[in-house]
Amino acid sequence: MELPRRIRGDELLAPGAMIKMRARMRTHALAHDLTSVIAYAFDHRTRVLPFIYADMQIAPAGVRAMGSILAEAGFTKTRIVMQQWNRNFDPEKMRLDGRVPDIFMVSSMHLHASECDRLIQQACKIDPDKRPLIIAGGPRINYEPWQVFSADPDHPWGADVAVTGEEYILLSMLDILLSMRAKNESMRSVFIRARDSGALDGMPGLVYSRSSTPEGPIEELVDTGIQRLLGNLDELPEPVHGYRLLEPPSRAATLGSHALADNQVSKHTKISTFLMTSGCKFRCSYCPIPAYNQSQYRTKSGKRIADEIGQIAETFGIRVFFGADDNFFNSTERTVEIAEALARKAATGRPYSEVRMGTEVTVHDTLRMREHLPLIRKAGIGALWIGVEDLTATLIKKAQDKDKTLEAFRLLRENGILPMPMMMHHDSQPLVTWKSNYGLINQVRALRKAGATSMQVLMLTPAPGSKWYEGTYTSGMAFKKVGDREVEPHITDGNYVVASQHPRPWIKQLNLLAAYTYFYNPLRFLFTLFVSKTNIPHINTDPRTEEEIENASWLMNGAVRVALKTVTHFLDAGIQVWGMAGLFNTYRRTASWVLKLYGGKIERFDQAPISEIPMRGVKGQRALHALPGQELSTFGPVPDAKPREVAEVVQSS
Ligand code: B12
Ligand code: SF4
Repeated sequence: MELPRRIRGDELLAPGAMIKMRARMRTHALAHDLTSVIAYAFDHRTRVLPFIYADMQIAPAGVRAMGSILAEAGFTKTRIVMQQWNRNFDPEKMRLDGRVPDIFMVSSMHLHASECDRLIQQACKIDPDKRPLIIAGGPRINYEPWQVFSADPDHPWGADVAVTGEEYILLSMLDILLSMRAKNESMRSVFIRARDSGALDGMPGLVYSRSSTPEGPIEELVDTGIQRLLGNLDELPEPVHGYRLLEPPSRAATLGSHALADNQVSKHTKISTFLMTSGCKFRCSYCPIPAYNQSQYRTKSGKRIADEIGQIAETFGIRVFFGADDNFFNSTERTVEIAEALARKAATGRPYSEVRMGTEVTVHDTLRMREHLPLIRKAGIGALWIGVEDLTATLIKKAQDKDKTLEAFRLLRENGILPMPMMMHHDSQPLVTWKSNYGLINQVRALRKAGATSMQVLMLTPAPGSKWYEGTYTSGMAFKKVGDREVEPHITDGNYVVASQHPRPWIKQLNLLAAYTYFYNPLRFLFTLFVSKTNIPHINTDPRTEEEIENASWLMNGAVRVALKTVTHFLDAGIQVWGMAGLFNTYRRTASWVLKLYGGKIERFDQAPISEIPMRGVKGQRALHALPGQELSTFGPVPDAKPREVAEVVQSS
């Protein structure tokens, strides 16, 4: 099921609402000395191609966004802990400023669910009178908030509240809590008072639990509805604040005395993900993004993006950026405005001219943007990840086919941009076909010939919040257990065959390995040393300004040219080495799954997993985040809620 859309015209927050809310928080920060820890759940078993290495080099934008919004408001006693770097972190042992934090937040994707739950369970072991307010959020929770509440009456753990939305939802909830908080009252205690008085019910974007006894089994989940989205992303605080809150990498279970120093940040995180645009006009049935964005396309201005990049580059020395865009070329006007601002800055020299960016686009929009591609390159964009999915468009049609895809690749390369295809393998696609481009290897071959230097092939897997999600379960396609192995969240990342009607699904798993091996292998590596696909014009430009080049000696200019040419030439070989190393890990992790699929009995789902705890909306109606078939809660009377409309709170300030 896709997330329902709010009533037309009511999808977005009022312009300026975020700015006002940030001002309110600054007043609260003067009166409340809060400490918060934000953890990014990461399951190390997910370290396989195509994301291996990038996963460690990126401090995720979601947790940094939460940190930025708190720190910028004045709540600077905030720490971001990433399990990538701090795998032994134990919330039960965390102390910040010498005390148990007032708020503990966890952010998680679906595939990191086991670690997300473990973090929450550990936090729940803290004595109830000292326990922080536990808040869960992030992509997993946006679609399936019920997952962070235990249905087991003998082991009742859970977040206090699941936030099914973005920064504004967190701030508005904290605004309500801090307005009600008595002197020295714990954040959890005020949360419980607010919850029980119905004060949170007017704020869409939350799911909270209720029980008849304190710390007793959870009896119902209350869903306050679908969030209103922030339309103008310029209203967000700058991401620089979040980077100043990172816990340094360590093996300790506790927190260090200081966050990572500015000059240490780029040593650990070489790639910065950052928000430029959000949303996509296509509606691919396997993708939850358009519904999450309620069919809205939201952007930052070019000037703001250029300023953010400059701040991050200058403060932390990071030069590689990856846009968290769903489809950066979605709107010509917005893309050109952003690219013009970045290109203007790049012409001013370092650090802008050294910045290299990548992001995601579609084939269709790349062709539409053909005349603007020189500008896109001047803006610093050197690689674009393209959802090719299936060259023959058998799986999904989003206005693309083989000719269009290859044409888009040609255009990008002519303009010095590396095309990075993202493909999807499915039941009806064979490994190889004769005289057609339907086979997986045929397609990988065609894309490599067209200039692909990296390759991503994922198996079609049910994505929560997408149109096809329930159908994959009700049709019996989704596996529950294979042999004695359950389908755990960490193998639902598209790298494992966990949904298939193929009579021999192990073949599909081998196909994925074969496609990667065809692309990343020692022979190809050797070949790239002589014929390199990254050897294209404009790819590695001189970061110096015209004036600097003129004033430099001929020897210096010659040396720079040779260095740039060498890097350009051997980049392809470097990507091959990275791919082969990643492939080794992928074989190591997925080989046992091939054997399970080969010899094990496959148990299938007949219904999508729903919440075992009954759910309801604030007035007793169906919960908007619940899946079809969800039991409606009838636990106790619906409180005579007096919801405080967030708009009211803002206006009264
Ligand atoms: C960049 C990106 C990547 C990068 C970097 C990931 C990272 N760790 O940062 C790379 C390439 C490594 C990557 C890999 C994968 N990704 Co990815 N990725 C993205 C992308 C495009 C942008 C993420 C981002 O930075 N967004 C910007 C930030 C600000 O948004 P956000 O993280 O959602 O956070 C906001 C809210 O969620 C919320 N929030 C977040 N945390 C918290 C915490 C609290 C307490 C609260 C209150 C709120 C809150 O507020 C934030 C601010 O608005 C998103 C799609 C998207 N547009 O978001 C997919 C996305 C996150 N990826 C996804 C997936 C599935 C994957 C992969 C499994 C690959 C795949 N099969 O597609 C791998 C996993 C690799 C791994 N081992 O972890 C899914 C996750 C779906 C889910 N339900 O969990 C997404 C949502 C795309 C989709 N299909 O819908 N990804
Ligand atoms: S083009 Fe990409 S982001 Fe847009 S709906 Fe399709 S898969 Fe999702």
